[in-house]
Amino acid sequence: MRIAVVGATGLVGGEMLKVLAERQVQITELIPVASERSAGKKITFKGKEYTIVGMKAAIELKPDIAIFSAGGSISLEFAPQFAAVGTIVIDNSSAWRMSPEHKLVVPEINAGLLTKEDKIIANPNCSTIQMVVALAPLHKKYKIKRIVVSTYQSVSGSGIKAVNQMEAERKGEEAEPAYPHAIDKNVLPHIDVFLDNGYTKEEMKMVNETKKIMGDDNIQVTATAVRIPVVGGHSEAVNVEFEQDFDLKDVRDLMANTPGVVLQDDVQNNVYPMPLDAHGKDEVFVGRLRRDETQPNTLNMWIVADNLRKGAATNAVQIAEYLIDQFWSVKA
Ligand code: 2RA
Repeated sequence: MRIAVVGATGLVGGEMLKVLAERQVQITELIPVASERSAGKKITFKGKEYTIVGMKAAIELKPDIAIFSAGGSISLEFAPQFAAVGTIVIDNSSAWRMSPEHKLVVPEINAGLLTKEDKIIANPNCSTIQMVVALAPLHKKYKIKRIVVSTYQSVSGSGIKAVNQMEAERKGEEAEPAYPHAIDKNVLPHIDVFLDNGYTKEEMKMVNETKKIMGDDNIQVTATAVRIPVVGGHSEAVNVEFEQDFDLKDVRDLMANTPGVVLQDDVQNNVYPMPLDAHGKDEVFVGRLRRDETQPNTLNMWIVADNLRKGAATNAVQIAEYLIDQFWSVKA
């Protein structure tokens, strides 16, 4: 497979290269792509040196798959150009996520929607991915009516500038501000821009993407997305109301047996998911399962995942693996 990684010098792009190597995806040629400013620089992938190329050169190389993490405007401009030469694009930006012509995929949930005709495939937002991986099996069994979610999101979700700001603040040094307020020793109820309805784009991504991935517009979602000074992963406090009642033991068993989910729920021994533990891993970690005693058919849960991995790079690579397995592998 000739695979391009577009945005190879970014935080997520770097994670994509790491995940592609770790999961030993069948790559005959790697094409690292970045801005013209970075073209010509070298990267090392699986012990071999590669030269970063610009977008035009990458398109001319006609990769089989191009995994993008380069922002929405770059994707809107260049994803169609890659698709026009036969490349399948898996895009981590929000550009195509809510487009009715494009699929929004979490492989464990809806990879079956993909066909050979899909040339631009959207990777969901990190805070959405980890939530739906845990909730999809519960929706299937108990039918979700409403989700109230509060997130506690890693600074790495905002990019290297914000991580640098936090680390500089921690050392009492000056840094170029990525945020209008201090990040360290603070929490910021502000991720992405505010919209006319008073919610942020991040919060509305969770509302809209959840419906599309779960294939059910009746699911009501309300979200509060908060930035906190950690780097290992996003955490989410989720209150979910179902149409039907549930047995807590059945919920625990279901979580413990859901692909991609790890149940960490033994509060008597201080066992619960934390970003420090989730960092560098590909699973979604679920804990603090307990019935909401204030209303029927309602469950509280705590969901943690590495936002750069399952929240971005790993989910995108898993889509690529699915495509390779379904549409490229020579069936025995
Ligand atoms: C964030 N989910 O955490 C957004 C985009 N990565 O900033």
